[in-house]
Amino acid sequence: MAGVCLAGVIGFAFAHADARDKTTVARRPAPTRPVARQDDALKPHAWRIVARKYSYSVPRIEVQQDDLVKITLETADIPHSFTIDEPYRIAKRATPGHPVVFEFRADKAGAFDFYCNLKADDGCRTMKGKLIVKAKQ
Ligand SMILES: [Cu+2]
Repeated sequence: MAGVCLAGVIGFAFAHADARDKTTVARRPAPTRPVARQDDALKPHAWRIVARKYSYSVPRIEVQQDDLVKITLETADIPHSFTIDEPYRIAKRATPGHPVVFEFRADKAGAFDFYCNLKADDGCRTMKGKLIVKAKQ
């Protein structure tokens, strides 16, 4: 309750400052929301994906546009890759016991297929997932 009352008093004070002197408005503390969003963009959104028996443990990755995406790809059986064609142009390969870690900025909005581009085993052609990058508001 005290918080609500305080906000009311501050709001009242600002309203009066606005009316009196326009320069006071510029000194108003910046809203905290955009700052939090910026911090969010700096820290990567991490995903651990295990490829096994021709599928990915995470078949759908959903992020916000401009998010920094960090992916750790592991394989539990044979070599597999995480590949996205245009516009991201990613092709990262993991072998058993040797995960691959990579990051990219999801700066293009849309829905993109990821798949395994390795040709040694026919089953790899069935490995599919989706990267969803939601457009900024
Ligand atoms: Cu594969």
